[in-house]
Amino acid sequence: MGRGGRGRPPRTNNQDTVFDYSEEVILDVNTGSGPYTGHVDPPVNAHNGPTRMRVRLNYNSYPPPCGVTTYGEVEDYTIIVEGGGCCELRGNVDHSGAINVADLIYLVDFLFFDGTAPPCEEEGNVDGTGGINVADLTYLVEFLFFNGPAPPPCS
Ligand SMILES: [Ca+2]
Ligand SMILES: [Ca+2]
Repeated sequence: MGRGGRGRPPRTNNQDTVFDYSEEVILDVNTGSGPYTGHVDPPVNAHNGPTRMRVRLNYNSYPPPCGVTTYGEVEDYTIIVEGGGCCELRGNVDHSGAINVADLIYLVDFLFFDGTAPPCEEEGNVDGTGGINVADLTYLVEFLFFNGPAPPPCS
């Protein structure tokens, strides 16, 4: 890599195993001969846990996430994201990947039958306000059965 070299570390922020363009962070690193250094802050929406990070270097152009380039280098790393928010999908009370009746049962069990607290408090706070209470249960019932609004996005 020489003058005008560029680095591009696309990451699977959402851990779906696909290096999407939308997940890329572009770094224009030093020109001239290497070695080069760069700093990448994890995106605020990065999920906690093992995350694949691909770092690509390319001569004088931005490389695509995948595919062949003439001059450059590609390295994949597994990094561990920590300290991020746990909320991926508000209303997914049981943190199972989807919002459905199982979340309703989980919430009823927690609120009225001394059941286990939701793994991620913010996901259990279905309406996005206050703590977890009957209002969240009402919100979830409205959403699941009466065409009510979807839970607001994670903050
Ligand atoms: Ca769920
Ligand atoms: Ca609430």
